[in-house]
Amino acid sequence: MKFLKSLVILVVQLCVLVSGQCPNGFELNDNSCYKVSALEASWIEAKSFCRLLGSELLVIETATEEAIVEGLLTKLHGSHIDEDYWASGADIARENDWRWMTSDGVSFRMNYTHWGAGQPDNGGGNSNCLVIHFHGVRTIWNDTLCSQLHSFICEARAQEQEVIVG
Ligand SMILES: *[C@@H]1O[C@H](CO)[C@@H](O)[C@H](O)[C@H]1NC(C)=O
Ligand SMILES: *[C@@H]1O[C@H](CO)[C@@H](O)[C@H](O)[C@H]1NC(C)=O
Ligand SMILES: [Ca+2]
Ligand SMILES: [Ca+2]
Repeated sequence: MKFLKSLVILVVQLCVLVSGQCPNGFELNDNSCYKVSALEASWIEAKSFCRLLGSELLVIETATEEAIVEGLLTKLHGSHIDEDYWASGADIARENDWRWMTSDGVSFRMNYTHWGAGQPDNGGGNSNCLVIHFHGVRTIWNDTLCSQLHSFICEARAQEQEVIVG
């Protein structure tokens, strides 16, 4: 009897809630964490900066995810702004082979894209990095020179956290 009672208490104490957890300063949205940086940097600097924060430069895999990014930027800026943000897409290795460069030496092919009309145009002969152009509420993609200075968006996977509720 006494054993059963302790067992019941033990089981109750082991009940856990699993919830998404983001690094400091990141906002949780649909299982991913985002941080819009106000700093302006080249694409490669932006990439390093995100990695220092335990994240990667933004990867947009679906239209749903792009809508989340549009929501974050709209919340930040409203609808009256034109601003470019770096994401981790690039065609550095081979012209017009656009890939997400998530960490050193690792990349994967884009299977969702949202290029603006006439883009990517490899403008200037070496536009090899992806900017997400926010034009108030909506975003559209463009390729531009990797050396330009732009704000950027970092993304981290939400960590599962166990919370003891007993
Ligand atoms: C697109 O890529 C993602 C992740 O790389 C994958 O989960 C998904 O199945 C792919 N979708 C298509 C249509 O290939
Ligand atoms: C794309 O970028 C070029 C400069 O790199 C700019 O002239 C053009 O207006 C941009 N287009 C869009 C749709 O943002
Ligand atoms: Ca290019
Ligand atoms: Ca372009």
